[in-house]
Formats: sequence, structure tokens, C-alpha cells
Amino acid sequence: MYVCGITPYDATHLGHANTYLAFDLVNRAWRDAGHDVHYTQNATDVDDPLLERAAATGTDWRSLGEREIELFRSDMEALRILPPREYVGVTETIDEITAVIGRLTERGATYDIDGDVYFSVTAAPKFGAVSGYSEETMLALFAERGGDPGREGKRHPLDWLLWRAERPGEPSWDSPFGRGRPGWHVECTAIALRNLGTGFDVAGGGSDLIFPHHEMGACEGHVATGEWPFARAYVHAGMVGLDGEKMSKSKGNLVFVSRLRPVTDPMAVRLALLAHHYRTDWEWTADQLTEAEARLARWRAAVARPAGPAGDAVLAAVRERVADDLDAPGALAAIDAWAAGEGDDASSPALVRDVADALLGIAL
Ligand code: 5CA
Ligand code: ZN
Repeated sequence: MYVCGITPYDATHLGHANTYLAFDLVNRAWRDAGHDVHYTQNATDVDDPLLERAAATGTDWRSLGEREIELFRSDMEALRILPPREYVGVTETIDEITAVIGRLTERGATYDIDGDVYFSVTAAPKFGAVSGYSEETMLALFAERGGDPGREGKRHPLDWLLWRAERPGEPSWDSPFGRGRPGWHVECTAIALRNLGTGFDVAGGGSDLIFPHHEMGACEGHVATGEWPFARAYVHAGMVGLDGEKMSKSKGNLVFVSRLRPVTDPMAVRLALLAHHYRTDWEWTADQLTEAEARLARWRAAVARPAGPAGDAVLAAVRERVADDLDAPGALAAIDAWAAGEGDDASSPALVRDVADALLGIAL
């Protein structure tokens, strides 16, 4: 499984946490089924927003990235999101990235504008397979999400940047196509290929990555290797909003995990997120945290009892709900029902505690 990681220029907000939590449920379900899970995640530790924030705050871009990656990892740990086998930074993978761009060039899929290397969309026979979006939608989203449909000299507005030639004051690395730095999508293609190869099971992220990021990455992987599919399933979590808008670093409407941590039990934060199905878009409100705190207290009291209703059915129900497209709200309801019931099964409190811990990541 490859899940797109953060761009580390600001702290982790509840939207990020919600996305990584969805893939944590996949990871836990696979482990529960006995699989040896290979999970890779990148960190976009060099990119425009990071460099802009570093310049605006007078911080060194490397220190900013390192600091935010550290905070992200501690937030994930507090939320009991199991770490990937590898976290891979773009700055550690420049050679692999330039090798992928080299292969795309050998296959005639690239061209140059003033030292910037572009992928030519007409060289990608599978373009559109990931998102299924119309060209009109693609053009709008490409402009919104870091693309440059209007740049002069491009052969097609949807051609995308693979390598950006060095600009004054920006970090850069040597490459066969001159000094510069990688474009966004190719970093994930190269890191996934290096760690997982082609045809891995799940590529994941939030739904804002469906297009252009995962569409373009899949095409790079296809054209570079000649193999398809790049990932067997593309899985996307819904967007978490606040006050009517998607929570995003660029809009500044954020609830940070690190701000909640000192004042809230992280298990209540996790339960508040689990109360929503991963694919839905939803809005954060403070009362959801109050409800989650009450649920956590009910569950903790229930597992502290000497006996309760039979536990085997709870284990089966939670497994069944998670296996049904990660129905976390259904899994919570199964534990709610057990906690509200009475019974004389003396082994069930310990079993339900283990179920909540292993499958849902809730430490009671
Ligand atoms: N570094 C790239 C991916 S290679 C990136 O998108 N970074 S990010 O920091 O902007 O987002 C990290 C992850 O959180 C992505 O999977 C993104 O889809 C997800 N995400 C961002 N905002 C939200 C939100 N409001 N709700 C849910 N998920 C979100
Ligand atoms: Zn990515």
C-alpha cells in the first residue's frame, strides 16, 4: 500500500488525520487477516508551498520540513495510527526520480520548455482511467491543484511538469536534464516503484488527489514500466471541512491535532473521526468531540466490568463491518450495543478491549 504523505510546511489538521486513519483501518484489517503488509508513505519535503512558507517566515526550508515531519509523526503516534514500513522524503530520492524521468524520455513521452521537462499527455494511453473525469473537469482541477494549463509553449494544456529547472534562490540538484528539482507527481511514482514495484494493491490519499495527482502518477508508472495497472485500486478518503469549506493549509481554516492533544484524550479524537464513513465529506464541529468523549467513557466503563454480553459476536461484527468498505460507524455501533447490554460472559470485557484496540486502534 502506498499512501501519499504530507507536504510538511504546517501542522497536521483533522483532515489529514482522517485520511491517514482510513488507511490505518486497511492496514489493521489486512494484519488481522494474517497478511504481511508493506506500507510506504512519502513526504513532499521540497515543493512550492513549503519553499514559500520557509521564505515568508525566514526559516530554512529543510528545518521547516524536518520540524513539521517530526510533529506529524508524533501526532500520528498519539492517534495510534500504525507507522508505514518506510517514510520516504523526496530529497532522499532524487536519483530514483531522475531515473524515472529518464525512462519516460527514452520512450518519447517528454519534451522541454526552457529547461523544464514536461510529460506529454498524448503519450499516455491510459490517461483518464483513474478519475474518469471529463476534460473540462480535468482542466479546472489541474489549474486549482498546482497545474499550469495556461503556460506558453506547452503542446497540450494538461501536459504536466516532471522536472523544474533551477530558479534563483531555490534548492536544486544535478540531473541529466540540468540542475533543478522534481515536479510533484513523479515523486510518488518513483518512490512507489522503488519500494513496492508496479501493480501494488492500494494507492491512497484524500479525494483531492484523484486528479491530477493519482491520474498523472498512474500514467507515469505505466509509460515508464510498460505495465498496467500501476496500482490495482485507487482509494480516496472524503474531505473534512470547517465552516463550509475544505480544511486546507492554504485557506487557514484548520483544527490541528497538536492543539487538541494537550486538552483532549487522543482516543476521543480518533473516535470522533471513526464516527464518519471514510468516503463521505463532512464538517468538523466541537460537539462531535463531546459525543466521542462520552462514547469513550461508556466503552471504558463497560470493559472494566467483571462480565458482559457474549464477546465473540462483537469480534465477528467488527470484522464484518470493517471488511464492508471500512464501515467504521457500523463497527462502533456493534461495540456500543455490547457496552449497553448486560451478560455473564466473564471473558468478553477483555476480548472487546482487544477488538477495539487491534481493529479500530482505540486503547480503552
Ligand atoms: N504531499 C501531497 C501528497 S504527495 C499532499 O497532498 N500533501 S498534503 O499535506 O496536502 O495532504 C496530505 C494528505 O491529506 C493527502 O492525502 C490529502 O489528500 C489529505 N488531505 C488534505 N486536506 C484534507 C482534508 N481537508 N480532508 C481530508 N483529507 C485531506
Ligand atoms: Zn503523492
